[in-house]
Amino acid sequence: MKIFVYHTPEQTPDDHLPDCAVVIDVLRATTTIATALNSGAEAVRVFSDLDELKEQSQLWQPNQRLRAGERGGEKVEGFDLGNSPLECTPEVVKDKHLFLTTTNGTRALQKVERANTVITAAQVNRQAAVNFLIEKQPETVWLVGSGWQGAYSVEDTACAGAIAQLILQNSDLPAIDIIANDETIGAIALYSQWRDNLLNVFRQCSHGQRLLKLDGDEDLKYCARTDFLNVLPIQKEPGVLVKYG
Ligand code: 3SL
Repeated sequence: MKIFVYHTPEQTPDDHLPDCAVVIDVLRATTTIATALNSGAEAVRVFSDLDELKEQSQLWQPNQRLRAGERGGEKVEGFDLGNSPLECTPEVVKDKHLFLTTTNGTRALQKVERANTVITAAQVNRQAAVNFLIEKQPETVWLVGSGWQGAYSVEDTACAGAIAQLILQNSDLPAIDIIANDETIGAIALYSQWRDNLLNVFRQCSHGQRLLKLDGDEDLKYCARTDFLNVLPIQKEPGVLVKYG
């Protein structure tokens, strides 16, 4: 297995795709996706375009669907839910199709949606993602941070480092056979520095600051929990994520 870390979807190569793409948006899209599927949502359907989401969700019975998403961190007007993982309780999402739009996470998913396998990861389901990668042994893996409008987000790269580090720990191969770019070395170093204090870095980073202004400290605390959900979102068809296994 060769692991490549890309801090943002814009940094991924345009002329080829990996065997497995792992999309990461710790604050908060991929944390929300993992939580919704863990709470029994049937599927999460992701859209970067708001109008397309409205059009597609219209085709479903109102009791089968939930419209969820944010712009600038705030719930889209008229939608059932925002993008807080804390809203995704079994009482709310069980057996529903979640139609989700977010600023960066859904865009990152779109960038790699044609890869053979696409999964999503966050701190909360890091171990589940690692278990899948160890079991499947894809030859090339891209860990893709969603970032913020083309810029790097520290929490996504730290999570990429958390995944890469756990894979290295569970492998007999030397690191040089697994680490495929310098970004992976940097991501592992970043996670090693902050692993015992992730919440603190989430509160300092730019998107954490944005969410704090919207009263999002409970979300930050939740998103910083590591290996807490045993669920793996996997793409069934482009833009549609379901629970693996
Ligand atoms: O940009 C995204 O995809 C979101 O996860 C951002 S937010 O945390 O919901 O504001």
